[in-house]
Amino acid sequence: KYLPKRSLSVVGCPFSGGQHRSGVDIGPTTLVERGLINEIRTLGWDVEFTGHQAFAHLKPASDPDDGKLKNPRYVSSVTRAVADTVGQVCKAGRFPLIIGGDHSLGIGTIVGVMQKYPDACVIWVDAHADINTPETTASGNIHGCPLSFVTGLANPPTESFAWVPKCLDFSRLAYIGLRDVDFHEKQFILENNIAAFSMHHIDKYGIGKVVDMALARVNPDLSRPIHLSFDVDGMDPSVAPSTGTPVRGGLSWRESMYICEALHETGCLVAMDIMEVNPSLANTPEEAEITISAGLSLARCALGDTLL
Ligand code: NNH
Ligand code: MN
Ligand code: MN
Ligand code: MN
Repeated sequence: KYLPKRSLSVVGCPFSGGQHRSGVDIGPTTLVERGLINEIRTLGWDVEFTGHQAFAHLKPASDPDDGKLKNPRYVSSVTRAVADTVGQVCKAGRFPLIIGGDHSLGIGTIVGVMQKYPDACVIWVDAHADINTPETTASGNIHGCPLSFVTGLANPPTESFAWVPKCLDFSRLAYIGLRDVDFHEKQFILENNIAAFSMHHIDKYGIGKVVDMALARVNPDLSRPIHLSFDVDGMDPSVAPSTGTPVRGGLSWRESMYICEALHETGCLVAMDIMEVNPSLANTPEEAEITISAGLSLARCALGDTLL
């Protein structure tokens, strides 16, 4: 509907500065090594990939905490660069597939997508709500804050993030898969009437109904572009164990793939993030393997891999 042809750019973001565990920066390199580009080409997409984003030169010599926020300057410069790249890809009529890296990158991906599609809605699949403000964050990890920055809940977030525009209205944000939400985050969700579907709702209604209900809230007549931001910790640790903050009781393999397939079917999907794949956090080679397979499969399902 929004893209004249199946053309896509893979934006690999080897970045881990938004949280404290190393290794999430090899998520994108591993997904590409395991054949991501070819799998997408097989689905009939013209795929552009010119190497991963380079962030090392953006790392400041010294980066003291900004209030509680850790690595504020580094995360700010990286997400700003990602916003630029994603904005350019969208403006060129291409689909950005952004591979993380930690979920602080969502600041950049949302700002970039909104440059071309200012009325886009965001479906945030995650165990966590990622809407802490610089005041409410307990960890200081910016990957727990991206949605407070782009919605303007924290405005401006802090001095280091003064460039971030308020570009996503609460009415255009829907969560799926929540099960580890901090006290203040719950309040923000309720106060701002954000569409939030937790694992409880998935148990109660089933994933098919939940996706329909989420779309009914943020994209009632499929008149808006959709940006899917998929944190692999939304999946159950039995199917995506290699991630920094696994939480029991998550989305099954099929529930996860269903979300991607159903959003593909709307014809409105214009951008996708696959975040928090960390192959180095595996107790066995099999754990890394299944998590990589999950990442590849999420991409294929969102990009039109179907038998029928
Ligand atoms: N809510 C916690 C925080 O603010 C955890 C966030 N961790 C995530 N988010 N992995 O997806 O730090
Ligand atoms: Mn997240
Ligand atoms: Mn998460
Ligand atoms: Mn938590």
